[in-house]
Amino acid sequence: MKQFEANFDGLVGPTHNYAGLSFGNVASQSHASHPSNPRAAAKQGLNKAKALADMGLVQGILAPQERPDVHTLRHLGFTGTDADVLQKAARQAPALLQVCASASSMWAANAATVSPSVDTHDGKVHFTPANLMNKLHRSIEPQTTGNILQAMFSDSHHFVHHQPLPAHPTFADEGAANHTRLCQAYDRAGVELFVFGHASTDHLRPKPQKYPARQTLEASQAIARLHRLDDDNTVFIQQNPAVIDQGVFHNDVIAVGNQNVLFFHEQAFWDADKKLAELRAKLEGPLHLVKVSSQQVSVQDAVSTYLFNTQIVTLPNGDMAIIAPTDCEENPAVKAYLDELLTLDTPIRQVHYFDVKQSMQNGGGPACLRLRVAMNDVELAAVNPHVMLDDRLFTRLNAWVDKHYRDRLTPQDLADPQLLIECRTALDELTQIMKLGSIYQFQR
Ligand code: SUG
Repeated sequence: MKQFEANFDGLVGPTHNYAGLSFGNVASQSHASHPSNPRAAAKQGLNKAKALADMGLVQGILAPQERPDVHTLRHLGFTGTDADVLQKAARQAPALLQVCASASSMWAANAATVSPSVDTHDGKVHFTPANLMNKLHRSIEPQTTGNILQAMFSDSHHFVHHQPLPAHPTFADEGAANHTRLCQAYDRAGVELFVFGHASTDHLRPKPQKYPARQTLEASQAIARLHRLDDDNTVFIQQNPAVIDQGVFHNDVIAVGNQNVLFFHEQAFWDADKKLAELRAKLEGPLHLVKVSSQQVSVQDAVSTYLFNTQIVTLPNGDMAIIAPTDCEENPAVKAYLDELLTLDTPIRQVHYFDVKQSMQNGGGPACLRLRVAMNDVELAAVNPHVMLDDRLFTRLNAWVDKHYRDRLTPQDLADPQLLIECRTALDELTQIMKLGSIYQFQR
């Protein structure tokens, strides 16, 4: 059986906008109220995903969520017609309207944590949607995320879907952005590296002072139990609180792994030596630790260019490639580092740059836009085939974006009842294109 890693990229939704909703995410905060371009955002994401498919990688698409989320606004007491609800929210609580209109589900790395069948005790692929409870606008995603994942991975012989963890600070969970699976080969059991920002029940551990830690040790441990992993194939490592305070709100802003390569900044982890030794022992076999020093690239440059929010992928010929945002190419120190990296003795042989600036301006790079699911060919055959990106789906989705998306959106536009109609029309058509069934509340 052939085993590989598939990427499922979040399709940017039609309400993509800059609302400054993520305290601790410097790009989100610094672009608050800037006009956005939803059409360009969706196309940038699709182009990146299609380029990976064209490289011979298995690539799928994760549908966006229903926004503006009138149901949540009603739950919060706004009444009347849908247009009344939007107008009342805009007048009485504009911040809540922004929360309910965010297209943040595009960052698929936060959709869920996924463990492949070669790692789990029951030999099934496990999914746990992230509760995203640290940010209000993201805390309204998990239910629909679960519906979408179940519509894509519906075969219970192969796929197990868990409930999101309880939405309490003790179990704050941000999904795969804080989880990396390392392995010698995709068809061999790997070690799952869970990275947490703080431990809710251990007050002796250091904590960030300025910005929130979004992932707890308790959440990561619960997911490892749910996914039927054990001590031999898990490592729990704390993020360095000092980097959270410099804008590293998820670990995938400062570290990324693929197979037996871990690419990370020297300041990424707390107690790094001990924990990386544990990883080395559990992984068995070669482990390439590609550590970048502060002298080579400062944490500030890492945060502004997303050097570590790159994807490392294994190409069909076995070489690894880095999928980087063009922001890395534009920063001389980071570009010089990446040029040098290709000359070093690591499995990484290529760098490809993609313009995903519409997403970057909200703090989401190439790696944030994708959810990885390592699978074998039997499992892949059980995935809803209409979500897999080929020439046909790419052409259809581009035409769909052209037909339904606006060129420009500001926070003021979010109350426009016409926008709601446009979004629902678009999403209804999308569920038909991707044969997802009635995943959205407005369809039920
Ligand atoms: O949760 N930004 C997202 C970015 C998520 C990036 N994901 C990963 N690192 N995996 C967040 O902070 C900004 C929305 C706004 O401000 O309009 C936002 O939600």
